[in-house]
Amino acid sequence: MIQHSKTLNRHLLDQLRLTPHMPGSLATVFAQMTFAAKIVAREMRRAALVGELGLVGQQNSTGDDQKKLDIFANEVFIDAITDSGLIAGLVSEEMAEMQIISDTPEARYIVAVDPFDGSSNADVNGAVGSIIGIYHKPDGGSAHLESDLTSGAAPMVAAIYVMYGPSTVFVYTCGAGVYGFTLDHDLGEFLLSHNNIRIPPHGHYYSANMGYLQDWNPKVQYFFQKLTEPTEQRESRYSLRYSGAMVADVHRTLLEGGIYIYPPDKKHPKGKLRLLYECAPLSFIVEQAGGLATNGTTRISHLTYNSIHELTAIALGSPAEVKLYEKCLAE
Ligand code: P6P
Repeated sequence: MIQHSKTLNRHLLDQLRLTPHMPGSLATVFAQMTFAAKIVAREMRRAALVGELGLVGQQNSTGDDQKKLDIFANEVFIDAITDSGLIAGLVSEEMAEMQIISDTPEARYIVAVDPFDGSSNADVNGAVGSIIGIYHKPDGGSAHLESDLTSGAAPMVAAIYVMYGPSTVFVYTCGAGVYGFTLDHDLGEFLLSHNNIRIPPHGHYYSANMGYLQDWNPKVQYFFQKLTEPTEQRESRYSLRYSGAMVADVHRTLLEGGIYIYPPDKKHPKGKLRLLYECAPLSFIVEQAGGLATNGTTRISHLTYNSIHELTAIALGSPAEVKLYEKCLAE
């Protein structure tokens, strides 16, 4: 019998049946996210042919230069969620303010998205991604959505990342394990390709922008010195892999082990990466796969927010390397 891989939608419905606390309406939100991912993947494939590469000449709310594809991907996610009636609010890296989408009782979710992560890679055909956190709005109206999010009153119920690389991979967790799906372009379906992902207890890769080494805290520098100490067995040495797209670096870390780190530096004293729609969703996924995620002293999942674009330092990956990092920072 031909082995038909399980579609994302079928898998999610099975998951939701197995996790009674998860509302079934989440499947509809996921359907919108997968549709948006397919549209962005298609645009990525043809961007160079239709003049969609390059900058738009403005910056987003946290100072990143915006690419045409940043704007395109943001509009795709706005369109994908707007008409479902299930989304109360949308936070995006590309928009300074939260967008109130719907105030009906059915609108129980807040979506926080980095629509096009790593866009500096787009013009050189490098890997890029989308990162999505889905938060469950507490009862009551939508007048206080932002404080619901930043106070933790709206817990994250699902996290997704999509990696637009040689293949388009959709990885999610709803708190009951981590599952990866690869887009079959002929079918137009995401099919199960990475069942119940578990991060290796330790790895051989580290992922950080070593160009900032001189700007880092001496204890962070010491960690990298410890990690890269020569050992007799060459195969136990660590190798640097850093793509400039967090989704791609975290995907490799998730599958092969190791650590991704973006420490504070002189230009980013609170760290560069955004908590709500980059670090929190990716940390949820890594921890669900058996890994750890910290800002160096505190679990990412325990951090509080003061704003929807809150920045944080981050180190996430295999327990062995993350624990070594925290140990070096504590000494
Ligand atoms: P740097 C992309 O802009 C991003 O938010 C992450 O995807 C990536 O890991 C990081 O910033 C790259 O930052 O300073 O190394 O270029």
